[in-house]
Amino acid sequence: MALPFRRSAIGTTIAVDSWEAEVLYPIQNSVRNVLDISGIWDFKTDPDGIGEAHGWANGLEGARPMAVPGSWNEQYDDLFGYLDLAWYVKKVYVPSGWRGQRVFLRVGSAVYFATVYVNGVKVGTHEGGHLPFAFEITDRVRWGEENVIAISVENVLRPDRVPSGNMPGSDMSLFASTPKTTYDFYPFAGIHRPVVLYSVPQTYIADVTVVTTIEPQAAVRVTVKLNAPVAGIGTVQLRGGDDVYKADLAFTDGVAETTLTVPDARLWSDKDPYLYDLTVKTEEDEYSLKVGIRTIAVRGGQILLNGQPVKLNGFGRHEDFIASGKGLNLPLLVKDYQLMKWTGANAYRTSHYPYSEEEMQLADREGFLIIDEIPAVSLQMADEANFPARLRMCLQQIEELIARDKNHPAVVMWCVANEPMPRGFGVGTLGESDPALEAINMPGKQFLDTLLARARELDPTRPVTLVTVMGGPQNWMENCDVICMNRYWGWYTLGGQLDIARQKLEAELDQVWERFHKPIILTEFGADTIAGYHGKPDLMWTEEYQAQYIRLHLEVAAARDFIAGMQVWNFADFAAVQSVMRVGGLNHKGVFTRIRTPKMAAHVLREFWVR
Ligand code: BDP
Repeated sequence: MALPFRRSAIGTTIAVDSWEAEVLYPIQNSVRNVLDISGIWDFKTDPDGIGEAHGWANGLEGARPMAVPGSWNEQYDDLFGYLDLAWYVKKVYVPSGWRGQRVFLRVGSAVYFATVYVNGVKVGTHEGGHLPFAFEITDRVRWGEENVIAISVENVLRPDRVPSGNMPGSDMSLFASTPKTTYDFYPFAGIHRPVVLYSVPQTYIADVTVVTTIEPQAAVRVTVKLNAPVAGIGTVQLRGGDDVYKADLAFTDGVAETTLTVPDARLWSDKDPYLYDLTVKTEEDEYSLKVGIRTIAVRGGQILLNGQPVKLNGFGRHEDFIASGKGLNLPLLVKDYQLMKWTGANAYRTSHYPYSEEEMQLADREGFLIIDEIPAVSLQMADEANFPARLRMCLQQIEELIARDKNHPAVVMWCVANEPMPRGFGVGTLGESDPALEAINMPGKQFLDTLLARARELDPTRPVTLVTVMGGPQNWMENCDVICMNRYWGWYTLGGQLDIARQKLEAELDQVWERFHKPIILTEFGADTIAGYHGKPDLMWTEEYQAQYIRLHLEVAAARDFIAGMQVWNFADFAAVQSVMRVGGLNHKGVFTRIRTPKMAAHVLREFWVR
């Protein structure tokens, strides 16, 4: 049964459509079970939307095989441009040992709108890609026989969605793209992360929130919520090597909280990503997760990790690869971490949407510092008619993201938007503060301030930010804890003129610092580069130009203490929409190619970052 509400991370109950965020990552232990039902599913497109009426939820005729997780666009040529409705069906047994427990069906991510059916009956819907959702299906399970799981998914591009597409007039613009996104990556569609069945006891641990502090001595505060407002008892145990710390829990109205002090704690950091094992036990249930003891704060122009200044050097990235599209690809994940470490990077931004939970776990383990971003990429802020719908989605995504990722030590900042596009945007004011531009963009500022405030309210322990576009109104940065700027001096502006580009970059950074006195991260700077294309002189698009361009940016940053991180756009070449800007349908700003071969620029990064 799908409940018509969900619990948020901070315990309020918010009425939403028909889905329920079961926030905890499903795990296997002696009382909980997980069955991954990813694999090859039956698949069929439904451009006319007849599937539901024709009973496709019971099985598909003329289906073709489709891998889950994976984007359908990369698996079949004829589906490359298809973004409309499609159905996935799989038949599964639910293990008989799960009888008597509550059974859930959970999807790690389906882009963009999903409807889930079990044995022909609709159990819920979810809007928004890149974040997990789950429905309780206990009453729908057929024990001892096959169950038909059907999931319909569509990724129709619409102005009122987040991210948006198909903006009026977008066909006729000089840089019109196919498909008509407002953003620069391919709008891959499908079930992108694992689909699992899991079971929990009747009264189960619905949420665990961990907050760590280090002064006066290290402490771990654990808040546990049950699925029902009942009384009860439990325990919390934190283990690190031979050290074990324990405390009792006493539940009132389904909530209990305790704080463990950890003398001589081994702190989590990018250099020593030490993880403790935390286990919560209640009368019926048990749940375990990894805990890194660390603090993150901002002071003047610095970001402090455990009270010490840290720089967030690394990349903007994408979940993107041949054949898997945006689907979870574990070997690629491991390889990318190896390559990022090889460059000396210690950080990245999940541009432009939340990445997989498996990736966040790897970041905890490998010691990466993550700016965690919702899919609010390039929202058009002149288009106020669509504000209410987009605001609803942005707030939902902030809530879902923080609920999902709040316990990851690797996550050090929430980012509520990338390059919101202002009204009156033009090159005239590039790099300068412009009161007139700020004045006409106050509605956009209010929209963004609402998002920043919501993230801060849900999680007061992490800085919040948004990423600004070159030439946008500077006052949009005002309420960020850390200033994040994407700048393309020497590429989109002053291309081929790196000397003047350097001066413009320096002037702009210094002016923004003078105005806000907050740490600045250059969250994007990059130059498209065709691997293997060389030149002397080093013209734009050559490997030499990219190497020079990146070197100058890192030099400018090195001379400024208030630069708290440099994140190259992009880690690897990635699939973009078709347009005159994107040779072969790829964005070529990677320092690695799409198949992960380093370009010259990757070696420049090593020079600056490997210590
Ligand atoms: C920025 C966007 C990013 C693009 C990049 C580029 O944030 O998504 O891919 O520019 O143009 O505007 O390469």
